[in-house]
Amino acid sequence: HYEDQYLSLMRRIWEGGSERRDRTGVGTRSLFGEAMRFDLSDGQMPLITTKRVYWKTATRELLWFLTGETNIRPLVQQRVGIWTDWPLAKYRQATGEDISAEDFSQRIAEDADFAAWWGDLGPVYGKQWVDWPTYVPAGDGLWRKGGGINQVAGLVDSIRSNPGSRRHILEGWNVAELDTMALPPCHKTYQFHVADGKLNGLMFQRSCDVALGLPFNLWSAALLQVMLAQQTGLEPGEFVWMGGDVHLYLNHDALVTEQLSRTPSGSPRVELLRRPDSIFDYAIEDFAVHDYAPQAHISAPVAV
Ligand code: UFP
Repeated sequence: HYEDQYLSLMRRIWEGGSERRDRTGVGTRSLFGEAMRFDLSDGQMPLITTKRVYWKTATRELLWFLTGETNIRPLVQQRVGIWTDWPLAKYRQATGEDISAEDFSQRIAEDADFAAWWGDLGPVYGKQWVDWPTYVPAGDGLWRKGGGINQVAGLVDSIRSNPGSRRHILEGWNVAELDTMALPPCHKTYQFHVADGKLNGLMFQRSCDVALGLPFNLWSAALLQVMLAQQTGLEPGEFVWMGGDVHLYLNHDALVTEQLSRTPSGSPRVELLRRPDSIFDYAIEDFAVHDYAPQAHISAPVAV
């Protein structure tokens, strides 16, 4: 089963990873430099079955990246809270107000000015993907802002017009802007490859929370590949995931024990119900998942 790779990675980290102190203070066990491969033909997806993965939430996030938006407001309005912790922590620190996550989210959703001030994450994925900033010389050694680069549009064009290229890259790691981002990109680099009428994809993740982040990240990266394949008239081929610091948080022991006691089951498939005019025109209703009968959700604390 494709998911055996995930469970075996989890087991190897838990049994043999080096214990490390990390930024969050929680502590991890970690392996460095890991890979997994998944066949995406016929709608197959690397969707984890040994616990429920909220693939619609991950999909909404992916669609939000593609809009270029970096404010959490559209996510919050769709009841997606995965990016709310950072703005919430910032607000609490700046105002000293002990606002609940619910009240903060409600204000973000209802008050556009409040959201504009408190809901922005800085130039994270969406900005870099579709509006990577450029600078042009303005004389006297000064620079002014040039037009942004839409890497995603460029990617669709290059896959279509120059399939043999080895430069089908989508990059999130804008070195100059890292320190103004709420979180430097984790899934920082994507590369695509056309062979035999198929679109293969690779995603490199510099830092990977195997229990909570990875199931989402696998789904989203594979879905982006499926969408790009549809837009470029290719069949989805293989999806390769590569990780740098691949870790389990020490306080995820209950999740790890429970999940490793389960056996993967079934082969869920994704269906695109429509072929939108461009990679930017997908909506959540365009995706259906068939034969997904996951085992029960397992909750675990998020390290912020
Ligand atoms: N993380 C993921 N996937 C993501 C994401 C975050 O696994 O898509 F946004 C995890 C990895 C790490 C933490 O545990 O969040 C980021 O911390 P750092 O920037 O210190 O690597």
